[in-house]
Amino acid sequence: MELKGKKVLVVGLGKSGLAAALFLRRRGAQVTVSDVRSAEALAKDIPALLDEGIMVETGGHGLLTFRRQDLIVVSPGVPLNTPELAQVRSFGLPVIGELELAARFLNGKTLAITGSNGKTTTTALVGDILRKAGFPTLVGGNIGVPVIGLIEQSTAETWSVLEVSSFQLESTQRFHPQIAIILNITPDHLDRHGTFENYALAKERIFAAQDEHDAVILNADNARAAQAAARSFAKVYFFSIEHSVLRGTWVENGFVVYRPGKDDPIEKIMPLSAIPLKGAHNVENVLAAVCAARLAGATVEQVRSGVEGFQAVEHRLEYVATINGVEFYNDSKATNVDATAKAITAFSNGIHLILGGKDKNSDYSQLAQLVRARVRAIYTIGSAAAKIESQLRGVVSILSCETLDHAVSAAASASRPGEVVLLAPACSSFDQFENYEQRGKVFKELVAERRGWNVWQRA
Ligand code: UMA
Repeated sequence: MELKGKKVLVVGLGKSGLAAALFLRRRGAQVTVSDVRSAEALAKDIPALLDEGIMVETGGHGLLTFRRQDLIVVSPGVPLNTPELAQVRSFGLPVIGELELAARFLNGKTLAITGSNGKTTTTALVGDILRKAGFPTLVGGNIGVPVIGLIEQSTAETWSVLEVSSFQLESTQRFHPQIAIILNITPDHLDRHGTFENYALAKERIFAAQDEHDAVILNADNARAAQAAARSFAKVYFFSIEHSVLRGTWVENGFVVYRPGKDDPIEKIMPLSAIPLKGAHNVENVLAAVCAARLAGATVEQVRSGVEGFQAVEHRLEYVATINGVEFYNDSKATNVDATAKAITAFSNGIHLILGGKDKNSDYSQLAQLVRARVRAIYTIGSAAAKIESQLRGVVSILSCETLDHAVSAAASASRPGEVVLLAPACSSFDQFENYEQRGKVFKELVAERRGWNVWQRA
C-alpha cells in the first residue's frame, strides 16, 4: 500500500489515532486528525502532531474535512455508521480501521485472539509462552498497545500476538492471522452493533481472510463460537472443558491434554492443579492458549512451564488483599454480564458484589440464579444502578451506593471472615471513570486505605 503523498484522515485521537497519524506521516502521507473532543482536552498530544506537520481538527468532525481525502482511517471506538463515514463511503472513499492499516505493514506471522471475555488474559498468556520459548514475540492490540506501534519492531521471524475486539474486526478487509482464536461469543456491545448476530459476525471476521493453511481455534462449549466453524476455510481446532475433541485441547482426568489430529497420540500437557489462575473460565483460556502455542511450534515442556509461570493480568479477577479475613478481588474488566457471571462462578459463596457503571443495553436478570446461589449482597454504583436494582429486586439484598467509595466501605463493613468483596460491575466505566483500568486502580486504592491491623498481601 503506497502512502507517500496520499491524503489521509485519521478519525479519533486516542491511542490508536495517535499511533496511526504518526506512522502515516513517517511514511510520507499528508495527514489530518479529527476528534470530537475539544482542543483543551487533547492538549497533551496536539503539539507533537503539529511538529510533525500533521493537521488537527478538534471539537467535531467537519463534513468537508472528510471529503478532501484519499483514505480514512478510523479508531476502534468510532462507530462506522456516523453520518460523516456513511457519506464518504457512499462517495467510494476507502474507510479502514487501525488494525487493517497495521496488518498491511506488519512483518512475520500473526496469532489473533478475540472473544467476549478472556481475550486479554489469553493474549498475555500466549505471548508469555512464546516469548519464554524463545520465539521473537510482540504483543498488542485491544490489550492496550495499538498494532501500528508494533510494525517497526516486527521482522519476518516475529509472532505478533494480537488481542482483537469486534470494534477492530468490524472494519477489516485483508487482516489474515495464521492462527485465530474465538474464545466465546456472548452478548456485549449491543449499543454499537445493534444485534447479537451483528456482533457475532464482526467477531467472525477474524478468520474471513484465512485459507486451508491457517488454523482457527474455537470453543466447543460456547454455541455461537462453535457454530462459526461452518463458515471457516481454515483448519478448525476446538477446545472444551466438557468433552474430548478430534483436534485441539480438552480436560481429561484432571489434565489438560492436546491432540493435533484424530489419529495422533494424546499429549498430556499439565494437571489442572498447576494452572495459576482462578475460575473455570481461566481453564478455557488456558486450553485455547495451549492449543495456539503448540500450533505455533512451542514444545509441550515450553507450553507447560509458560502456563505455570504466568501471573494474572491486572484488573482480571486480580487478587488485591485480605483484610480481617475478607478477600478483595478486582475484576474491573468484567464490563458485561457474562464476564460478571464468570467472576461469580470463581467463588462458591459469601460474595459481596459491586455492580454498576454505564449500561450497554444489558440484561442483568440473567445473573439472578447465580446471585441467589453465591452472592450475599449487591452494592450498586453509577448510572446503571436503577436498572440493575429493578432487574435483580428480591433476589438478594441490594444497597444503592452511587459511588465506588461508598460501595467498598459498605461491602467491607458487612462482610465476615471467609467472605469475598468482588468488583465485577457488568458495565463499562465511562459514566464515573476514564476507563476500566482507572476504575480498577481506584478500587485497589480504596482497599489499600482500609488496610489496618490484620493485613496480608500476596507477593
Ligand atoms: N472519537 C471521535 N469520534 C467518535 C468517537 C470517538 O473523535 O465518533 C474520539 C474520542 O473523542 C477519543 C478517541 O476517539 O479521543 C478514542 O478512540 P478509541 O475509543 O478508539 O480509543 P483508543 O485510545 O484508540 O483505544 C482503542 C481501544 N478502545 C476502544 O475500542 C473503545 C482500546 O480498547 C485499545 O486498547 C486501544 O485502541 C489499542 O488497540 C479498550 C476497550 O475498551 C481497552 N476496548 C473494548 C473492550 O475491550 O470491550 C472494545
